[in-house]
Amino acid sequence: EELKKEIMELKGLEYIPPEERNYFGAAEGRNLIVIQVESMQNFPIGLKVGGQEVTPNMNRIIEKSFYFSRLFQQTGPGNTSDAEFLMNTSLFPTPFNPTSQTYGNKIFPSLPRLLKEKGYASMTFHADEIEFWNRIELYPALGFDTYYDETFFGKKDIIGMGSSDEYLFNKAFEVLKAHHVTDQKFYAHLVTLTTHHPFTIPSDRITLDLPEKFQNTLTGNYLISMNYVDRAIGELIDRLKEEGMYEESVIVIYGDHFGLQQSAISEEDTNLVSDLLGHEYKTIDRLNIPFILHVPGVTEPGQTFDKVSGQMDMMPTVANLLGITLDDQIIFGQDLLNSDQNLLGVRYYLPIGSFFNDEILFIPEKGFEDGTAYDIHTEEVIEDFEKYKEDYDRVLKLEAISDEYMKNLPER
Ligand code: GP9
Repeated sequence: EELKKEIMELKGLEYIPPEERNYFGAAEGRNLIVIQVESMQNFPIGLKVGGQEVTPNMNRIIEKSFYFSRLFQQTGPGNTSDAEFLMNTSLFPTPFNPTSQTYGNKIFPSLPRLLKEKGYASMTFHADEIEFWNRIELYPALGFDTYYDETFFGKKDIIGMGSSDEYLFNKAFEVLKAHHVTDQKFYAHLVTLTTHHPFTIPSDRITLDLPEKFQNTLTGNYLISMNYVDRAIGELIDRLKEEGMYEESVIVIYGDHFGLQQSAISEEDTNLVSDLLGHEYKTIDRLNIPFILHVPGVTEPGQTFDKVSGQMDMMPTVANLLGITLDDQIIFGQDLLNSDQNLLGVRYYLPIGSFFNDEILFIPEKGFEDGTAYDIHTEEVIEDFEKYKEDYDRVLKLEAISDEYMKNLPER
């Protein structure tokens, strides 16, 4: 309880009793379907190229969703697996190794475990081999009842690293339907793979006509792959509707981490992305991933939230909708429907001590004094940043508390 209080204070959050929380329990008892999309950044959302929408299905879903347009990735060296970890724990991934390697032997307080108490079955689907990112340990550590990996998908319909997203969704759908017909409530985490770098989609699956300047470029291929996964998501939602499962679901869609790392892509690609954005492609754009919360009948008409938020805020926000309080749970994120300000530590791909608050992205160098503060909207350098020292200290403290807490969690 003391620790919980300390975290709330460091984050500047006030306790709100459940009955006073916005949307508390608004989706209680519904099935939870969470789609984590490989390499999906925020900028393809709502974007048109050559007059064609890149993500038409997600754009239509967003019209009926709470859409968080300024959510930032907080993944560590475990990339995709850290995104899975963040969604399910709201804890900081470890900074020097993938969390799944360091703490695969632990028992994490987690979303699957919370939902189990409410009678849910939990399962996670990913078409790669289970040893990748040590998921063979990560999934039991997170408390999933069942995982479905490459062996379940049988190496069928391979694109890139594994079975296609269409195939993943079709096979997963059969499992979800089997739960539905027996009235077993479920939480399904669907972790896509097809849109992994280098974003090569077979020509007979391509439905995006690119203007010439994007053809045969990494950026163009990235847009094609985003269009591909968008179509697969649209088909999954159609199937949920056909089976009468849609209305009783909460559907969450988010990106795991960037796909076009601006320091690693060519100048030509940097310029192409800048053209699409209408401004120079910078760090803030790169770390910005979408978070879409769709609860049929509840999040309609949709709303866009442009407040600063991070991947560790996803779990508390979803939990609130499902009527889970998290009052007794150590978490480092916050419910985005019941908070106005934020402070987010990012310590991989940016130096340790980097953070977002509602005004700036701060990147330290040797320490705070020689660091740089960037305006959150324009990414222009802010010369006078001394007043943010307190936020810097608070972020480091929060990260240290999370590390210590995780170190002391019981082993399986
Ligand atoms: C690996 C796949 C991709 O199984 O999830 O991981 P990434 O390379 O994006 O971290």
